Amino acid sequence: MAKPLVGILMGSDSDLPVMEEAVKVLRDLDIPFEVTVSSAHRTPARTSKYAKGAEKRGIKVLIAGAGAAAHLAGVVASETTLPVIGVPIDSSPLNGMDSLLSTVQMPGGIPVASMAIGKAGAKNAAVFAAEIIALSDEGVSKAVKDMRKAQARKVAEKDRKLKV
Ligand code: RP5
Repeated sequence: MAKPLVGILMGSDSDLPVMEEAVKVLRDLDIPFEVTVSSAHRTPARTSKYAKGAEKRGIKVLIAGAGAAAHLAGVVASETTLPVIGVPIDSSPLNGMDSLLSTVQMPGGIPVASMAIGKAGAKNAAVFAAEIIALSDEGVSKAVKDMRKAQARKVAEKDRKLKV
């Protein structure tokens, strides 16, 4: 099996229904990935170990999805210089506004590329990870471009059907 290029982390297995959107995109683009549940507050040592070791294991981009006081992406980013993409998850009574602010408002020096709240964010996290990998991988670059074309074709097709 190919070595994973993208590491998907989530704070709880309850985040999986949202983070599955990222899994689908990486599968469609044929980019090898791994999925890990690790929490910034419940399992801090495990999260830190994972983030510290990711680059040496060949991971190119990390995606971190978490809800509520969502410090997972920031904690991961503090332990690695790999690009970290954060997905704020709408798992709390504040419907993800708390996760969004916790993920996006990183103080200067340790960046997290925050996506939108929820499923669209998880999907875009995978597309963004693919675009980063595409900078040095022609196969992935072609796959991302083909995906854009297919997406545009679907919109045109829906438009045609509406007009019949
Ligand atoms: C966060 O708390 C997780 O990322 C999840 O979104 C939320 C709730 O987790 P569970 O109580 O469902 O495990 O750490």
